[in-house]
Amino acid sequence: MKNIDSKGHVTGKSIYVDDIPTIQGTGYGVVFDSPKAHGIIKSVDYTKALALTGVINILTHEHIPGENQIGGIFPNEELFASKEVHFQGQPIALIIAESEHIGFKARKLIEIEIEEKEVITDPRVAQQKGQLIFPPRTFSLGSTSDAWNDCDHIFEGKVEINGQEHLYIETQGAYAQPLESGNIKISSSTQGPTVVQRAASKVLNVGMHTIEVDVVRLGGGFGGKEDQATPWAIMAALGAQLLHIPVKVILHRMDDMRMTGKRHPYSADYKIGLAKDLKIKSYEVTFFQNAGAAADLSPAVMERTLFHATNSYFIPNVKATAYSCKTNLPPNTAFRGFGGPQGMFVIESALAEAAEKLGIDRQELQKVNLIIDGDEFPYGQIAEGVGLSKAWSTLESKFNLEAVKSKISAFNKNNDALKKGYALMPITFGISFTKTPMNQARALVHIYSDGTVGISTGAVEMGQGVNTKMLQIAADVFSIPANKIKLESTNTTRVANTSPTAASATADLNGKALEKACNALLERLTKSAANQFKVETSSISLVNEAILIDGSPSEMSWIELVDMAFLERVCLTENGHYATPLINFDKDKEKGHPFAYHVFGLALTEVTLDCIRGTYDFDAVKIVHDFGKSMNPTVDRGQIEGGLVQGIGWMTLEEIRYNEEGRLLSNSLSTYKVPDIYSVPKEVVIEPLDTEGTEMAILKSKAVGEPPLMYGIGAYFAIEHAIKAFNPQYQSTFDAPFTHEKVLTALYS
Ligand code: MTE
Ligand code: LUZ
Ligand code: MOS
Repeated sequence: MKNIDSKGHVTGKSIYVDDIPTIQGTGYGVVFDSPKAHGIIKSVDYTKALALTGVINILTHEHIPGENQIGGIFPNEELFASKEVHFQGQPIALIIAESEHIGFKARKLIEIEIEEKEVITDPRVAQQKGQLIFPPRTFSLGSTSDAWNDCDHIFEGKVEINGQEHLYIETQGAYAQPLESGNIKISSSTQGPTVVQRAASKVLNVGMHTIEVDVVRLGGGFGGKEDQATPWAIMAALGAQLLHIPVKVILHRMDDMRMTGKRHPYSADYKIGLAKDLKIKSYEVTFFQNAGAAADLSPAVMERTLFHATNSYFIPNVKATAYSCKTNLPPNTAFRGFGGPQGMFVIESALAEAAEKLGIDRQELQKVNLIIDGDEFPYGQIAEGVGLSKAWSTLESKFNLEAVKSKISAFNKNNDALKKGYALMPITFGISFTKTPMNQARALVHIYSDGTVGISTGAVEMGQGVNTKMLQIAADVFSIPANKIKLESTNTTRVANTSPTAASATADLNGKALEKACNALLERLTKSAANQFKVETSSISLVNEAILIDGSPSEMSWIELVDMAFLERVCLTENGHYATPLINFDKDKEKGHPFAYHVFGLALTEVTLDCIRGTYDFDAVKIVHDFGKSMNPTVDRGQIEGGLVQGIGWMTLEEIRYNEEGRLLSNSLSTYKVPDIYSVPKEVVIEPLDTEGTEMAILKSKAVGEPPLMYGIGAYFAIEHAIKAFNPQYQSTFDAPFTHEKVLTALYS
């Protein structure tokens, strides 16, 4: 099935928050934010702004009826700064005006006085000063201190990893509408409708039942709207509550870039020990996560960094420690991979350093250390269905790795100004929210009396195609055409207590809840048919809108059966609930079985470097990927291509810069470069690995949303490989992203 949104998207008919027709009397919210990264608010003077014609009101912390608090994991983040500001871009007030234009004008008239305090932007500095969001955590396996004695080679180093701007095409936004009896409806561009509902109820001091959050779709989220869609939605709701008018808040791009958090930058120290046979014996790593000024999702992101600290390798002795460091940057947040990519980049850097020092190919080290079924991850889960060796041999044969290698070395012999390089990048990513209770979902299904079907789930469509997959599931169970099924918007009144659409688990969780609901309805309909024909229920089947008895067509159609069941007063509505079985994690021991399963694969990245300019082109990325039994290969390939390119962007062009005062310098699209059609790989080949899939995945179709991003890490090491062909003196620095400037410096260092 084609993505059901593709036609609407290309014809511009798809609806986003800002496309919802506005109601007369709507107020437009513009956020007034802190011009300083750290300090005490001495005074704010709103007089001039309030006097401007068209300004309806300005809301501050003083107007909040409930708690001035939006922190989800830890309550350490105010909606509007009250006494102190902790980052540039921190919201202080919401101007509500008759138009956005007036709101922006009013913003310039607000006078603020801040007594500045010390600004910290470096996570290591924060850690030294004891400024942590919460206590550090350590995952360990075996004993690294004992294991160093058995190592023939030991290497140590430091790694720097920058953040990443989400750059969803649709910026953050919400539209809130007051309903009768104090109820409020919020249309929000959020990955977490319930996150918004819960936080709004706290701030507005009302029950969750009075707040309805509705999401049609997102113009991209990528994790940036898992937690950080919340403040704007609450601000709009607060305006609706206090002023009794509809309020719309849509961030303009530069406001969005300045005010919202990004992928976490990390700094890390590693020490790796190998035996003569190149097996990794011991690995110690310390991560310094740049959390920004508040917790947001940093604790969970940091945890996933620890989960993926050994990527796809088995290491018998591991000690991985992470610090979540409080700095004066916007609170950093979820971003595709959720801390996993940073953990993986460090171990890949450690392997690259070891290979460089030993004078061998990095891939030799990778290959002999791949995790195999039965091996233990440092968090206690045993690898099962992780077929990296098969992925490796498939890649070697399908893409003729030896030929690629000799082609590259021949090219490098014959060219001075251009050099080619390649890298292999294995990935292994755990599927499930690492917080076990979040792994649940519900779905609501109505069969209407004319045989059409309406579906609601907790899944949010953000471009990843989850709605298409939901539709497929219902169409498959009922065996009716997709055009008889409508996918409703995601709405907290229809489906409550949702987990955010995140962790790549949305299709699994919501799909399984939906499958259960549809199957329950199918069973009821089958029973009605069996009664009618006086046969066993096992004789009845529903195929292509026809009712079959022992495989032969009856005179009854799907529509007639539904109509009959309705007249018999059979309930044609069902609610399905799914909670992932088996999974658990004990945070005291830091051991358990947190993931339903792992997704794995291997990428080969080929690059050509222009050694005069320091620029590069990716010739090809060839991937062997474990889809399980993909329920929608087109959608899933789209996820791989998009994730890969986003990962390459993070590793190469995308450079977030803050100055010492905590001001975002890469604050617009002219100073922040993302991959475009010219910088994507010229060729992306995806070879599905023939695997069984797992019962834990919906229809055995494995989750695909985040894992491919990490194939992009190969780009960094492919570039390094090419640099070495030009400059054998080059010493790796492991400082991502590998921008053109850094490459140029490396070529001549
Ligand atoms: N694909 C598109 N087009 N847009 C997005 O915002 N988000 C990614 C991924 N793919 C995203 C995307 C992220 S961060 C996640 S967690 C998953 O989709 C979420 O959806 P899923 O659970 O249905 O895979
Ligand atoms: N969000 C979350 C996530 O809350 N928990 C997770 O484990 C997770 N993993 C990936 C992406 N988002
Ligand atoms: Mo994705 S980072 O789980 O929203």
